[in-house]
Amino acid sequence: MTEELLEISANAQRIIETEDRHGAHNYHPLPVVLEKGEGVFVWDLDGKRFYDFLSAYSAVNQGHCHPTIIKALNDQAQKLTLTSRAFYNNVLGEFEAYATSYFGFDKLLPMNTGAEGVETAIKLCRKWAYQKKGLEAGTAKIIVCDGNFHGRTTTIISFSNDPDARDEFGPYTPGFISVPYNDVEALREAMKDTNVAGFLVEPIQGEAGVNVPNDDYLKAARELCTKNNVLLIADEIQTGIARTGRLLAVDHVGVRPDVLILGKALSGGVLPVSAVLADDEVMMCIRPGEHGSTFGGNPLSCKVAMAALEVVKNEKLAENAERLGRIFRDEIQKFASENELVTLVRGKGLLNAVVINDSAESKTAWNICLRLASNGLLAKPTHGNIIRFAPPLVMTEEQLRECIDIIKTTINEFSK
Ligand code: IF1
Repeated sequence: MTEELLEISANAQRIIETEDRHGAHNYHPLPVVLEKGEGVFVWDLDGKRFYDFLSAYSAVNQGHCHPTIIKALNDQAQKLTLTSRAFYNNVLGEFEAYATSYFGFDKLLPMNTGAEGVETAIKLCRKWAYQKKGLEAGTAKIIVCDGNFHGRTTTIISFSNDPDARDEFGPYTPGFISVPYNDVEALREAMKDTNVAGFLVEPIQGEAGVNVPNDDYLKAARELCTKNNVLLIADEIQTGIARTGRLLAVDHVGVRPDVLILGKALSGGVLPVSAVLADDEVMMCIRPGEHGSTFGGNPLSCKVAMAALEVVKNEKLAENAERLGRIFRDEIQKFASENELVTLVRGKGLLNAVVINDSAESKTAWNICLRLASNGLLAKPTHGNIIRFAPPLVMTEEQLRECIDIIKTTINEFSK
């Protein structure tokens, strides 16, 4: 199938060429040049409006440029943006108290990007393994899942099995065991290794194509971790902060991890804020001078994060995501039964994916996304024939139904 043509203005073309000439080629974006965002909408530099169904990979759950979060940013930006942790600042303690109460853990370690949060959790787990579990230094192992995506640092891609993320970045960091996702027996078997100290898992695998595990999977993982004195480490960077219809995806199944990793929508997409939460038994294994970052816990990020979390609660975003997500899946599932191009829709809350009935190598999903863009809706395929649909959680039912119509109309244009 030839690539769909998306009309690009000379203005946009110039911007794209500038990036092509001066920027690293580490992405292949849709040919859309965005200039403005507000709520569920983004506008390109020629004034065309789109519904945003990517939400910056679930970082903009609260909607683009939410006024409450922007106000918090602007107010704090006039006072103090960064002190480093060489000194105290008057905001970090307030944020730590607020967020630990909000998520129910003893302590919080503030970082910036999601990958830094994952790296922090890995280091915490290893410290705990040697200090509390009694493993010999350098022997701790962490179980991960096939199809995982936890970020792009060298250690994190060391345990990826996605060739694009991993190939030619060796030598790789040892100490990780990969098991099939959603496979309790494989997890049980891997835990027989007495050097296992942690199990790092996405409650729903985002990048792998919104893989939702069986309802009993995380509960079984929790029990196996408890039984084997292994830390359950939940990466909720993409699934957390109300995205899947609960504050955390683990809340759907009543599982409490030993280590919780947050990022993305923790700041409402305004600036990079991540955090690792754990109880004292784990968190106190890291002592002064053993971990940190220049920007981690800066007052600007803390104010923004508190505002972002307030918005989630005050605007009942989890409830809205739950309700609208059900409508989305019901409508698209009905559509799939009448349209041979759609295999299925899966997800929780407003983290959903539609599997297109064509090979991963075909350009069908990509072309559908290009045509969706022409029709005023932005989405991007993940892994060939899977299209992720994840709008900001502030969407109204009326807007969602308009978008469902756009999606159906567009896919029908490709049906034979
Ligand atoms: C890209 C998708 C990819 C994440 C989970 C940690 C991180 C991410 C569950 C790291 C980041 C982003 C990264 C971005 C595309 C996007 C992504 F799944 F969201 F779609 F790649 F898989 N854990 N996910 O999803 O957080 O360091 O980026 O702040 O790298 O292309 P980060």
